[in-house]
Amino acid sequence: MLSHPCRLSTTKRMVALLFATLFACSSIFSVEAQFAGKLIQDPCVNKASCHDCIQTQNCAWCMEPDFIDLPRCFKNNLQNYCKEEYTWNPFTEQKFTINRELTRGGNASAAAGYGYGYGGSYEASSSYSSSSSSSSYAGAYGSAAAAGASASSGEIVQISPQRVSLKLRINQLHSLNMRYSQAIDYPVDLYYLMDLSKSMEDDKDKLSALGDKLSETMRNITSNFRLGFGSFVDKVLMPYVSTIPKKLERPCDGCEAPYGYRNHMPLSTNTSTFTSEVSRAAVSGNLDAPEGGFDAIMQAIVCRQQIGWREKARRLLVFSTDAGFHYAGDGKLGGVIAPNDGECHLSGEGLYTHSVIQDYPSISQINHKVKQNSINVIFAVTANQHSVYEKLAQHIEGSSSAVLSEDSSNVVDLVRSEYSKISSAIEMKDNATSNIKITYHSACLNGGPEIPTAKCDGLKVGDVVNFTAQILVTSCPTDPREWNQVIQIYPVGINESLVIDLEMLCSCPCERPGTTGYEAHSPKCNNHGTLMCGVCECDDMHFGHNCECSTSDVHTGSDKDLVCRADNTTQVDCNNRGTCLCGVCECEKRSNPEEIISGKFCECDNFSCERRKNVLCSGPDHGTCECSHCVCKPGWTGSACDCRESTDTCMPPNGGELCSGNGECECGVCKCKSTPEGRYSGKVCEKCPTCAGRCLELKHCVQCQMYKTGEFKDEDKCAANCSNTFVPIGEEKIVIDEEKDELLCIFFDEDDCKYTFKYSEVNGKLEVHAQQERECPPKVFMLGIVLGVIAAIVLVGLAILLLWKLLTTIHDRREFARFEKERMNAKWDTGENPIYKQATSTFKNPMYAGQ
Ligand SMILES: *[C@@H]1O[C@H](CO)[C@@H](O)[C@H](O)[C@H]1NC(C)=O
Ligand SMILES: *[C@@H]1O[C@H](CO)[C@@H](O)[C@H](O)[C@H]1NC(C)=O
Ligand SMILES: *[C@@H]1O[C@H](CO)[C@@H](O)[C@H](O)[C@H]1NC(C)=O
Ligand SMILES: *[C@@H]1O[C@H](CO)[C@@H](O)[C@H](O)[C@H]1NC(C)=O
Ligand SMILES: *[C@@H]1O[C@H](CO)[C@@H](O)[C@H](O)[C@H]1NC(C)=O
Ligand SMILES: *[C@@H]1O[C@H](CO)[C@@H](O)[C@H](O)[C@H]1NC(C)=O
Ligand SMILES: *[C@@H]1O[C@H](CO)[C@@H](O)[C@H](O)[C@H]1NC(C)=O
Ligand SMILES: *[C@@H]1O[C@H](CO)[C@@H](O)[C@H](O)[C@H]1NC(C)=O
Ligand SMILES: CC(=O)N[C@H]1CO[C@H](CO)[C@@H](O)[C@@H]1O
Repeated sequence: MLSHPCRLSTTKRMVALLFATLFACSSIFSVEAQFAGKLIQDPCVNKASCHDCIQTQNCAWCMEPDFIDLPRCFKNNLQNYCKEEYTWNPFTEQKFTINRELTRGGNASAAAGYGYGYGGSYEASSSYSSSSSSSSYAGAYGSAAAAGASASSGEIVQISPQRVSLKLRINQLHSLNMRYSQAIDYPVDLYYLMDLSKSMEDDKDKLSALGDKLSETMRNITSNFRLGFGSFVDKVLMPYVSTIPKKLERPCDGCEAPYGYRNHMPLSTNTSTFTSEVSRAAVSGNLDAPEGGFDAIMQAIVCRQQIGWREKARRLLVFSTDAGFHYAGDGKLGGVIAPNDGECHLSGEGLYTHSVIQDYPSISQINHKVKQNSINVIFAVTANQHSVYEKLAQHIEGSSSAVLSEDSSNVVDLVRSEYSKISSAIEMKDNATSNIKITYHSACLNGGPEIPTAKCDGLKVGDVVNFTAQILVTSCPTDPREWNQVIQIYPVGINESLVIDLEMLCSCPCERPGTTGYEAHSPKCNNHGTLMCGVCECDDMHFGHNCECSTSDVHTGSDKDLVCRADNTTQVDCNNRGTCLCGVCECEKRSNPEEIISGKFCECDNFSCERRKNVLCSGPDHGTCECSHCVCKPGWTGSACDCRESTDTCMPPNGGELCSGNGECECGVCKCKSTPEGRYSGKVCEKCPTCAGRCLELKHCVQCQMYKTGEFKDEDKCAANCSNTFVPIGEEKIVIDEEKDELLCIFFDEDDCKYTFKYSEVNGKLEVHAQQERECPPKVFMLGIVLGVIAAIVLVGLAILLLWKLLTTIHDRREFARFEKERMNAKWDTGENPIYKQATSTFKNPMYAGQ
């Protein structure tokens, strides 16, 4: 009983239960056997060290001291492979360190009662002091700071759990459930940051008039509301503002001196102060169109103490302007080149001191600070600027933009609607590094199945949303210090988070000194190495399973680099399928004991031979696999021993050559050849539809027997050569019958007559059908053509002669007629010869007047 591998921890159980266990055990073994028969190489067996092993999914390590011949890394569903006390197979472990319930209903002061015994670490809540009503700045800051500190005790819990410690194995997905709910009466801090250039004068008046309404509206949303006010113009430098001394004092009518940013009123519950502060603030003037709003946003965010942001509150920063903004780099125009350092620089007066020392911040700097401080920026801008700020809002987490009317009369509605937009949506973010992947799933309020999303909309106060964060460690960081990480999952814009203390299970305890399983200079390692988790880690001078090989021994050989390689063409030892131990290859073991790697250089195996129908060498009846090649049993051949050696199937049924002499017998099947005449086909290559065949051979006998023409025209020859072979059967017209394997022959004889015949072999006897009559072209009368041509030539010649005669006659007549005419006009005597020229000549002087 004791040695039974599936022994239950207690023997007190009933016999029936024992039977059930036995049954379960036997089924496990059969599964195991099946598994061994499969060829899928399991990823565990090749892992040589404990940490490699447990970084592989579903693998476990066996650190049993005397565990020879079997891979120490094994699939963790194998039972009884390794004794339990020696098995290292860590599982994902999740523990809630802080898990307070979500605050449901109640208000801040009531929630203070939610101590739950964690109380020690939290201050008790105190009511928010209203002493910040003091009009002196110093006093206001002091009290605001005090209020901020006391607000940290806010026991309101909007995300649960709050802290989880997690041990995770690599590539194992872990789902962490968390819940979010927007608490009733959650504190809201609203800081109104206003552009106080001249064009905003009417807005300022309106805002001051609407101050009470604004706070009343917000109080309707939460009783725990605080309001603050700040303003900005621009850097007091050319070209942002005019630096002419007179203009510096009074840039415009009814204006005050310009300034960068001023905090008029820290966040306070006394909203009547807001109205008075806004109306007291004076407008100023500047030159260029864009304003220095970024400086102001940066200060309003980072000066937590001075502004009085509470730690646990929804923080809204309303930024109202009617102009564009300067950003990083614009400071160069005024000669300011030092970059913005993102620190708070406010004087006791609440004035930004580094306005002319530091450049404007960049958008990403602002985004970074906004994220760090969980602030929701609302850009309340006039319609002409809205498109610009809308784009800006996309680059700043948790921000939005809305259109402000020209005189800010819609500011209350704007703030209310933006607030409800912000508070009705929730988006989860985290700061996980690249080797940790967190994906969020939630059904939001739909109640259906969870879908991958980090964002839910349309939430109302008190709605609980469940999120599932799926955490996956994709790889172990190379630096062991990064194996423990703190990750924060937070809802955008809320200073509450779920902190995960993540420990990646990247190594085994037995690999660390001081644990069982770790033994430096172990005798098991011949005192030349450290025994870790059952395997030896040898020092530099030794190697081998038990550090039994010394590097000095092996390196004395002449071919020291070749000892584990077949030749110098390869760079890997033992063909990469084994380890080189003291100059001898020790080949890898496979998870399937049937599969053996062998050979001096592990170059052979008995499982990677060619397969037929997934059977190695077509099965043991046909051949065996030896050194990656099939060795066939007698009677079998082929690369996978899948061919019979006998060639009976290639013989034509009526006898004759193998494959009719027109092909080769391969693996019992004829491979027919192609000749210039045509391609052979058929089971034994007996067919050749495109070959000329016996047409030429038969043609003479057909000619002489049918038409008494051709080479054997003489009766004797014909009889001698043809009579005993075949007698053609005359037919009106030759038609091929496809079914009978008939072949058609067409020739032209010496008389240019076409004759057609067909032949077929019926039971080895030649049968020839020939056309009764040749098809001769009609005869032509050659002499007629010749005579005709001659006659035509003569006729044409005659015609040309006649024409010539006609033309000359006409010409002569004409000449004669002209001669006659000239003779009539002649001045000379008819008796005179017209051609005769007198020997004397007469000259006439044309200049001579001729009196
Ligand atoms: C809020 O707190 C006050 C006392 O501090 C209590 O009277 C009131 O009932 C609480 N509101 C809710 C909704 O619990
Ligand atoms: C605040 O709520 C009360 C009652 O619900 C309502 O009468 C009042 O008009 C609200 N005030 C504002 C500014 O919305
Ligand atoms: C609010 O501030 C005004 C002056 O700005 C002051 O008169 C009033 O007492 C303060 N209210 C409270 C409740 O502190
Ligand atoms: C967020 O709250 C924690 C206390 O829970 C506080 O230490 C931290 O300063 C707060 N962060 C901000 C930006 O206010
Ligand atoms: C959220 O999960 C809790 C259990 O953890 C369950 O009772 C509740 O119905 C879930 N809520 C939603 C909206 O799915
Ligand atoms: C994530 O944020 C938390 C809290 O700010 C911090 O402690 C932690 O180091 C951050 N983790 C990473 C990986 O940056
Ligand atoms: C391998 O060895 C042969 C003969 O020993 C030598 O000619 C050849 O250059 C070597 N090749 C390399 C790559 O070392
Ligand atoms: C491989 O060789 C071993 C030992 O010779 C033998 O037991 C095993 O059956 C062989 N495997 C195969 C697939 O032939
Ligand atoms: C081509 C051929 O076989 N020709 C023979 C036909 O018969 C005469 C007479 O027997 C032979 O002399 C030819 O050789």
